[in-house]
Amino acid sequence: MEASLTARDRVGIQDFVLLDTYTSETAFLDNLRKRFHENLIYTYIGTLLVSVNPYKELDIYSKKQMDTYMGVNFFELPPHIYALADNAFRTMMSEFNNHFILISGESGAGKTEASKKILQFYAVSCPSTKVLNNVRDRLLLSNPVLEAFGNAKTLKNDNSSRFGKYMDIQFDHQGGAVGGHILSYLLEKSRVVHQNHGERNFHIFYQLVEGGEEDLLRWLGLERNCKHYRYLVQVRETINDIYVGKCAKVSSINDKSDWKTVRKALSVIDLSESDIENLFGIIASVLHMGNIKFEADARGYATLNNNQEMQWVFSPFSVDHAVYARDALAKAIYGRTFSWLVNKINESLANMDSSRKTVIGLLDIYGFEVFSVNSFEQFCINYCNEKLQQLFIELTLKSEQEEYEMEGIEWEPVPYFNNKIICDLVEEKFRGIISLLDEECLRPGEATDLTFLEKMEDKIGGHPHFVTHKLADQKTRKTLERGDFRLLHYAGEVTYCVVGFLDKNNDLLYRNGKEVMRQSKNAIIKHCFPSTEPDSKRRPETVVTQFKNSLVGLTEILMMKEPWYVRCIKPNEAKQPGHFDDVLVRHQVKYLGLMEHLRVRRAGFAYRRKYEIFLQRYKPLCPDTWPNWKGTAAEGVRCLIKHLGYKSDEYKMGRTKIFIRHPRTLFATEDAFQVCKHKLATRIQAKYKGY
Ligand code: AD9
Ligand code: MG
Repeated sequence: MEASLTARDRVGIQDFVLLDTYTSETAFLDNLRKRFHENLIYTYIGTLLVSVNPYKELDIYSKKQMDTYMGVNFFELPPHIYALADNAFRTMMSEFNNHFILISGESGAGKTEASKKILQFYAVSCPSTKVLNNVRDRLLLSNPVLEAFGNAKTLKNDNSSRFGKYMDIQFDHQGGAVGGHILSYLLEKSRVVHQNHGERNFHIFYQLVEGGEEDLLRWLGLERNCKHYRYLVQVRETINDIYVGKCAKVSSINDKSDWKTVRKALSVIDLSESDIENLFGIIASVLHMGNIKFEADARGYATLNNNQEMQWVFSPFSVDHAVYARDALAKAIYGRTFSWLVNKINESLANMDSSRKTVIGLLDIYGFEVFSVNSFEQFCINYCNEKLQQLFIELTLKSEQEEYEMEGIEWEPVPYFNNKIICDLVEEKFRGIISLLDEECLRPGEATDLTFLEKMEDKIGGHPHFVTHKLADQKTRKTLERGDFRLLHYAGEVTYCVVGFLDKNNDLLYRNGKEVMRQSKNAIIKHCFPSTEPDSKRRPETVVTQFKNSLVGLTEILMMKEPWYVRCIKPNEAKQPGHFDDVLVRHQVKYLGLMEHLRVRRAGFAYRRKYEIFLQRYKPLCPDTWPNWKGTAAEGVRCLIKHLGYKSDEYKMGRTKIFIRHPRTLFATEDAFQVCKHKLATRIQAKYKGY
């Protein structure tokens, strides 16, 4: 007894549901901290997995560990991301339905790492054949490729996802991974031409310059030195030839060896040698574009002097205007090439077999982020996180409690903060921030970033989650600059600088630039700038509206599947191992809604199944229900669980479903079912042996 108490004191409790003082945030934090210091980074709240970033390599992801977690019920082993992955997989196999794993948390909390661990688990644990191994390799290697082109070092995370990613892994009847499909969301293109101090451009640029073979660099006309490229080390145009900003090297990143991985991965995901040549041609040309210099002629128009990089289209632009057009083109080229790459990966992951498949979707999106200066990009990223939080609330806190009511189960409602009010503030038709921004984008020449700000002040100034210069003191007592507005997000306050919002939302590309691209000999560029593309005749949707629509589409995809959750927590801002910052963690526990989730879980039921499904599966366990039950499904279930000896406090009978309080009860039933199935199969085999 004493020994076990000591162990429990040391390593804490592996499921918060079992915590005695489950309503205390301090007890919650103590448990998390205790486990963190023992390198136990995972803890459950029922079937939800909480993960704290260890910021160091732990020896818990080996093949042996994967084997240990395969086919084992949730609570029989210490919490692990593999347990969650395995349970999602086994539920999918037994119920033949679709699932998704929502991984959330702020920037640097460990979402991308978690999604990679899950993918690796499936790659190793699923049945393999030669064909399946091929798919497996492609699924795995799509990661380094997309990370090279879509991730970058930010102040929050050395490998920060700058695009959102939803990946379906498709399984056949035997559980073999037979294909996949990726949807990508709003890449942060502006990073191609500008990075804040201490941040980098997308990894691929440095990988190519640092790791590219001599011949390749010569062919591409590149120097092996990042300092030569304004897009890699720049900040200001005006400082002639001396490019300031010094973040080409990052100690946690080895660009040279990453280059090798990416180079190999590109062939595995089925890119031809000419595709690869074209792809690097594009990366190099973006670097060259960044170095194009303009000088003003006598009339003030931009001219190209001594430029080897490019022949420019003749157009009477000022120098500023020309720089703007150049950058817009560079961003468009990179953004479209990224989409092309995602399509290529999807082609290589496409499953030719048309028979019915089930899927597990993995959602890994850029996390909530706050910098000292936040712009349009952070607005989009943080809005996306609001949407995911809203989905989480809809699927857990809200729907869970509504279900109890609907099923006539006695229930004491648990209050929680619903961030719908913030989602509405951003996306409501006519008066949401997105609508107001789009409206201003429709008034070229008249509207400016500041008129957009004024419009917001006018229309939504009174909103409790919106603060501007004028109103700052009354609401949060913190001052704001004239061009700023502040949103009180579910995860904290963020002050956005309005400069650039209109421009970035319009994302205009000059027609001339497009025309040049169409004449390109590079097949990828030709594909990305098709001649059929409508020019300015019909106004394309703005960036933020496209993004909003794609998030609506994503929500619809997810709502049709069964959810699993991984909530990632960042232990400290310094990216340090072993350091657990109480204030920072407490804040995340709060806004992630973990306490409310625990309260609902604790008061509620871990599992529920429709009577028909439950009876159909477990009826062999009771002679009265097997092989056929004549009465209603609910009566059948009542008879079945009586036979199984369920105690009255272990379950509740709703209108259409049975609710089981603790997973252990269900697991015991499931184990009994597996034994019974085996016996039945042996009996049938014996019976037909003589035939
Ligand atoms: V962002 O929103 O894309 O900026 P993520 O994706 O949440 O963010 P990421 O998974 O990239 O964060 O983790 C950040 C870093 O933390 C990784 O590069 C690792 O160095 C570190 N990390 C995260 N999870 C683990 C882990 N399970 N084990 C070891 C980890 N290190
Ligand atoms: Mg990430």
